[in-house]
Amino acid sequence: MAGPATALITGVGGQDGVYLARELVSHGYHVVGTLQPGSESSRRSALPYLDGVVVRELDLRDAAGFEALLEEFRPDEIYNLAAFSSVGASWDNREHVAEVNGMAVLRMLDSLLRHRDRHGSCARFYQASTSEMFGLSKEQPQTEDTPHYPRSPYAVAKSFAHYLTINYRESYDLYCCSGILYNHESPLRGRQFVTRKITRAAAEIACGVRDRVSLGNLAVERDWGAASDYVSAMRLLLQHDEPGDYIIATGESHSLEQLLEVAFESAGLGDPWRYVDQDPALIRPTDVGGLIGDAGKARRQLGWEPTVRFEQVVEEMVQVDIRRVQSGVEESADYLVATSSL
Ligand code: G4F
Repeated sequence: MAGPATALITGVGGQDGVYLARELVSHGYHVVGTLQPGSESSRRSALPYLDGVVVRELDLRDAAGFEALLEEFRPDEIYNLAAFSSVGASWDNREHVAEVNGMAVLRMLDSLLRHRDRHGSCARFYQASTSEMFGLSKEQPQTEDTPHYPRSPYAVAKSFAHYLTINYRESYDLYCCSGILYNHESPLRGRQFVTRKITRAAAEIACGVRDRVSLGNLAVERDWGAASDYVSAMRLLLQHDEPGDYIIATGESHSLEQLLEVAFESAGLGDPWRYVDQDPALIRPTDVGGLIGDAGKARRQLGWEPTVRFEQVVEEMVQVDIRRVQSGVEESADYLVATSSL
């Protein structure tokens, strides 16, 4: 009898890696996850969330290291979540971003080709594509067929990897898919992203440890969803009979102003504008004004629907940030349990 399925998750220490690893463990998978080598602080922050996961180090640019993992664990499914994920910082790291978000994916797909069995099969492959690829899109909402107009080195490299994934599927009949995820948030979101920057600031202002927050472009809108919902879509995507590409989004757009209002209200602070400064240095050379995703294909073919509303995600992030500031404990698996259910 076949044993439990084995999943390999690159970038298991990030927000999505943690949520996906926990979801797959709860579905009986044997999960192996990789962390970037040499980052002791990321390792320490991730480990409290990764019970039951085998953790290894892998530099995404190290194709031989990736193949060694394929040979050691023979995964049934591979989720490539590791990436240089900060759009804003990608202008200052252009070559590195092209290597990690672009060329590394080409090398992984080549490794898969070399590891096909005698029937021509190999592990199913999930590529973390992103709404950022649509950038300055002329279509609202976007579908899987909307042309790309990437607006950052990050998005250009992701677009390259997205089309490579399609091309390897069509050229070599590999089971490889892309999830085109719109912004998705949780209490584990990194503090460099605008949602968490705001929820943390609201928590610190409410607890009296700071006075103000500086932001960049205030005129943006996003289709913000919940990371916990979006990792379920990743799992469903690799269970489908046919590989394909799927938009994962809520179909609702919210402004940065709404985000500020919900967060500051949740922290008991009222009007956010009393605390916000605009810092021109935080404005990107080119930005993405607003994107909305049409997840109809995922709904019809995978049965996937978002379950958590924007307001709930933001309120949850604020409440967890208040607990962090009050306790001084930054990382705890307790933070994954919804505050409303405590
Ligand atoms: O939170 P952000 O940094 O996220 P962004 O650029 O939309 O990218 C995130 O979502 C993508 C889609 O899933 C991922 F592919 C990507 O890896 C990442 O997870 O910025 C959102 C918006 C931007 O338009 C930005 O200009 O907020 C604006 N913004 C305004 N002030 C700010 C700030 N963004 C950040 N990070 N910090 C600010 O102070």
